[in-house]
Amino acid sequence: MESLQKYVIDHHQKTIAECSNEELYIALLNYTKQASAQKKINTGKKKVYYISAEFLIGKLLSNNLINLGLYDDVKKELSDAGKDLIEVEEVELEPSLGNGGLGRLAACFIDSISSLGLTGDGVGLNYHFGLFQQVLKNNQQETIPNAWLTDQSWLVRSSRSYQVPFAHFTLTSTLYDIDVPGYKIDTKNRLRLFDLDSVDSSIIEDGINFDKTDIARNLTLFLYPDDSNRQGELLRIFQQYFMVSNGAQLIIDEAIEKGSNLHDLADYAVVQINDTHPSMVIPELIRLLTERGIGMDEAISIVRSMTAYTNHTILAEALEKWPLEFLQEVVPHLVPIIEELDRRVRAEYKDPAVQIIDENDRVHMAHMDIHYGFSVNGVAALHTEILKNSELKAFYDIYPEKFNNKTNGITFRRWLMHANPTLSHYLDDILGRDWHHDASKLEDLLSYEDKDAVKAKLENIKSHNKRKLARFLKDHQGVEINPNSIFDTQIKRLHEYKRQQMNALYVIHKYLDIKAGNIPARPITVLFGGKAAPAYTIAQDIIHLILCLSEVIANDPAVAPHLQVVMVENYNVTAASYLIPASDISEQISLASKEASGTGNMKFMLNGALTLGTMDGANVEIAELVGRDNIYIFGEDSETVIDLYEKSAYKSADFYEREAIKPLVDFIISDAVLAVGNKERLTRLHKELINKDWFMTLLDFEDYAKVKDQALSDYEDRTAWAEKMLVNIGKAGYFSSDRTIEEYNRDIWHLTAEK
Ligand code: 26Q
Repeated sequence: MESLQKYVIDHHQKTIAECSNEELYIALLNYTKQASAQKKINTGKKKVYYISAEFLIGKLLSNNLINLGLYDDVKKELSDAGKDLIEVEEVELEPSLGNGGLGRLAACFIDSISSLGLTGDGVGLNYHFGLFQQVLKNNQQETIPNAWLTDQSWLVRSSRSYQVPFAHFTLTSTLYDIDVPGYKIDTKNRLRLFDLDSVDSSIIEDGINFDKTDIARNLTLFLYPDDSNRQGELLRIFQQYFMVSNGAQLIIDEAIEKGSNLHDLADYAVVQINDTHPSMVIPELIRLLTERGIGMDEAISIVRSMTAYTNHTILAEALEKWPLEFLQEVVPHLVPIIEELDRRVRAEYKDPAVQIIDENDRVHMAHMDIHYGFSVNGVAALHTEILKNSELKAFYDIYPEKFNNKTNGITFRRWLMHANPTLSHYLDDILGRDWHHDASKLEDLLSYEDKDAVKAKLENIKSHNKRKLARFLKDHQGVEINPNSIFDTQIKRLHEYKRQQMNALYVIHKYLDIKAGNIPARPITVLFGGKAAPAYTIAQDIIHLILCLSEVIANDPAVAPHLQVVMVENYNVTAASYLIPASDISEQISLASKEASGTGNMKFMLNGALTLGTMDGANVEIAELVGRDNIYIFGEDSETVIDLYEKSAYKSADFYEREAIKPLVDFIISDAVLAVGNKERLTRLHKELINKDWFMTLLDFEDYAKVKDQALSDYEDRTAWAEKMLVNIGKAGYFSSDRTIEEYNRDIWHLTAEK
C-alpha cells in the first residue's frame, strides 16, 4: 500500500494534519478497504459456511489495520501529523450485530478462519440497527435504537440477489459483503450479510418499538434482543428463514460455479449451524435440492453429510421450539419437509424425547439438527459432558459418534494486540513474535529467566490500563474512578443464572462491613456492565439494585473513599476492550452447569485478571490450566446443582434465615435503598430471592464472600499476585480461537488450507 499521507492527499486534496478526525476516519476506512481489496479470496474446493443470526464484530478499523499489517505505520503517520488513531477510531460507529457471547464467538471465528487461510465465510443478516443502546436514567435502563450504518461503511453491495418465498409474498434480497482479511496472510474471506432494499426505518415508533407486521419494511431492521419468545416470534421466523434461504441459495450457486453437479454438494460445502437460529437451513437445502431434481432420500443424505450443529445453551427456555402453526403461517412450503423428517424419525425411534414435532405440535429445532446433521458439539468440556449425560442423553445414546466438544476461544488479535497494546508489545520484547501465530508460545513466560522484572512490568501495565479505563469512563459517562483501587469486574448480559445479584449482595456486605469500621486495605472499585432484555423484568430489577447501591455508597462519605460501584453504560465490544485489560478480578460466577462456556473469562485471563468463579463452563478448563493457586473457585459443583434440581431440594428461604445472609437480602428494601429507588422493583427482587431464587444465589453466597475476601487480601501481596497474573497470561494460549478453529477443521469441516 501507498502511504496514508499520499492516499489522503490524492483523495482529499489535503494533508493528514489538515483533516478532521471525521475526514480521517473516512479516508482510513477507504484506505483499509483498498488494502483488503488487494488480497485474494480463498478458493479451496470445499468451503465452510458459518451461518449465524449474530456476528458481534465490533468496530473494525483497528482490527483490519492489524490484520493487514498496516497498524503501526498508520499510527505513526497519524501521530507525526499530530493526530491520534484512538480519536479517529472514536468516529466509527460500533456494529453491535449480536446479543453477547454467541455473536462475539462468531466474530472471533471468522477472524481465525481467515487467519488460518481456510476457505470459509460467515453468513448472516444485515441488521440496520444493532442490539439496542442502553441509557441509564433514574437508576433504570432505558433503550434506544442503535444505528451503525452510515453512507460509507465496511459493507460492499454485491450484485447477488435471491428470491425468498414466504406464504403470501416473495421478497428479493441484496447481498452485502464485509471483507475479513486474515492476520498477515495474503488471503481473505468475507462476511456475507443479506438485506432487503425495502427496509424502512421510518416505521420506528418510540424507543425501539416498530410495526412487527410490516415484514417488507422491518425484516432486517433490528437485531432481536433475546426475549422475542414473548413477542414478535413470527418476525423472528421471517428473519431466520430469510437468512437460511438466502444462505442455501448462495451455497448451491457457489458450488455450481465451482463445478458441482449437486449430487456431490457435500464435497463443496459444509454448514456450521450456530445454535438453532439457522436450523431451517436443513429443510431449506432439502427443498432446493429436490426442486432441482434430486430425490428426497438422496437430498436428505446429502444435507446430512454437510450440516453440523453447535449448541450454546442448556437453559431449556432458550432451546427453540416453534409451533408448527407459526411455520405454516410464514413458510408453509417447509412444513411438509419437516413433517417428512419427523415421520422418518418416528419410524425408527419410539422415544418421544427424540421426536422433532412434539405432542403439542411444536418443532424442536435442535432435534432436527441432531438427526439430520453429522456433528453435534458443545462449547466447553463440561458443557459437552452435560449434553451427553443429561440434556441430550437420549440423542447421545442413538448417535454417540456425532457428539464432540469444541472448547470456545477468542481472537488474540482483538483481545490482546488491539485491546492491550502495551502488554502485547512487552510480550513481543521478551518472547519474540512467535506467539502471534502460535499462541501456545505464551507459555514461555513461565520459564522466562528474569521473572521479577516481568512481574514488576505486569503491575505497571495493569496500572497504565487502569488509567486508560478511568479516562474512558470520564469521557463517556462523566464518572471518576480511583486508578489506585482494585478493579473487580463483572461484564456480560444481565441474566439471573449469571448471578449479578450475588455480586450485588457482596457489595452490600462490604458496605455494611465498612460502615461497621472494617476499612479495607485498599479501595475497591466494583464495575458492572451489561444489557438486560427489555421484557426480562427481574434482570431490569437487578440493574436497578446495582444503580441504587452505587448511589447510596457514593453519597455515604464514610464509605465512598473505600468502595465504589459503577454500572458502565451501554456495555459493548468497545467498552470491553477498555474494561478487560484494566481489571484485577474477573467475576465468572454463574450457577454451575448453567454457563455453557463463557468467553469473557478467557479475555480476562489473557489480560492478567484472576478469575473468581464457579466450576462452570470453561472456568473448569481455566482452573485445570492455571492450577488452584492461580484462580479463586467457590460454590457447589454442577453435579450437586443438577441433583438439587432433580430432587427439587433447594429452598432459598432456609438460606435467607442465616445470620450472614438475612441482613444483606433485607438491605435491598432498607430505607437507604428505597430512598433512591423504585419500591415495586426492589420488593419484587427481594421476594424473588427469598421465595424462588431459581439460580441458587443464596446457596453459594457465603462461600463466594469468603473466597472473594481471600482474593482481596491476597492482592496485598503484590509479588505473589503478579506471579498469578503471569501464570494466567502464560497459560491463556489454549483459548486462542485459532486453536478452536483448527479443531473444528480437523474433526468436522476437513478443509485444506491454501498456502
Ligand atoms: C432465542 C429465541 C428468540 C430470540 C433470541 C434468542 C436468542 C438469542 C441469543 C437465544 C440465545 C442467544 C445467545 C446465546 C448465547 O450468547 N450463548 C452463549 O454462547 C457463548 C458462546 O458459545 C457461550 O460462551 C456462553 O456460555 C453462552 O451463554
